[in-house]
Amino acid sequence: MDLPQNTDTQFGFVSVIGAPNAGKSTLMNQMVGAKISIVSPKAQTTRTRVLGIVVNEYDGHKTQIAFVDTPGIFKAQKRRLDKAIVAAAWEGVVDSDAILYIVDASLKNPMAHNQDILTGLKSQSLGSKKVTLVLNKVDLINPEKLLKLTTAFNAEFDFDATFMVSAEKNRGVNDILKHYTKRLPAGPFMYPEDELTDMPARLMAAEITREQVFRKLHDELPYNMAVDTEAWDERPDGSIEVHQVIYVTREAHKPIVLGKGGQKIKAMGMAARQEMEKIFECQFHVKLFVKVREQWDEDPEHYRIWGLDPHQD
Ligand SMILES: Nc1nc2c(ncn2[C@@H]2O[C@H](COP(=O)(O)OP(=O)(O)OP(=O)(O)O)[C@@H](O)[C@H]2O)c(=O)[nH]1
Ligand SMILES: [Mg+2]
Repeated sequence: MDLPQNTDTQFGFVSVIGAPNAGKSTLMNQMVGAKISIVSPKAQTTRTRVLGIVVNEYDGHKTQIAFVDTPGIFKAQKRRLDKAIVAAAWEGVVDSDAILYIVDASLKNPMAHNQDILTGLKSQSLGSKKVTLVLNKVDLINPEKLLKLTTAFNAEFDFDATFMVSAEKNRGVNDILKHYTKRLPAGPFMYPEDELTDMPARLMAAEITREQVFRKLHDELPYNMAVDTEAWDERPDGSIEVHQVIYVTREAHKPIVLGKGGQKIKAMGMAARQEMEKIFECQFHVKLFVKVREQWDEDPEHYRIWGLDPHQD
């Protein structure tokens, strides 16, 4: 693990926050240049802090930026898991060096969807921390609406800059990198230069499968489905054998995941294997199982795996 010795560098954590489905994970993946955080059309796809690390050089600056993708911050609900998710998200925000706040500009009324976050931003003690506004999904809207939105959001909060991007189409994303390359604190890199995330491989593999479950099932399954990697073994030939369990909360969901004659789960396993091979750059064998655990979302073990605190009030 060779860390660069010179101190003529910058390093900082940038929290990526925004309402569910705003495109936080898509944007982070684009900035890092790799699929680190899973993406789906369902709200609340991201469940915990996911780090995406990138080194960028611009205008004589060499900066390592550690983006922290957070779960969509939403109104606190009754469920323990939701509370823990919201608390973890704000904790990360307060600990970071800068905040990137992303808004889905294509919504009918983006302001209404962002009241909780704007209120949250105003009430957190941010010190000198800068908040940068990113209006996303500009591929879906006209420029006139965009200007109005810029004015309206800047009237609500003192953002240091506003960017208009399409994360999905990778438009305008590089300007955000340039922005941070010049603005983060001077100091040595905190991670090796080629590191893309600090997520353990087993958890990353579970996330890859969770994304495939979302993709193959669309709206057939409620969002409280989980994937755990139960076994991770290296075979003598260097390939990796992974056993994973897809947890559903009801017996009735099991056949949905399996599909006719096990077709669905087979397809998920194949797609997950391909994705793992791309990310980890070695051969994989993926075995998927489905189990019913009625209250996995109330199980403290699950919180431990995710680094969440189950005792949030
Ligand atoms: N048209 C368009 N769609 C986008 C853009 N960015 C993201 N999306 C889509 O928006 C959906 C949500 O994207 P995510 O990156 O998962 O959003 P998120 O904010 O991380 O969502 P949560 O983790 O659930 O809070 C996905 O279907 C993306 O493909 C964009 O610039 N344009
Ligand atoms: Mg996400």
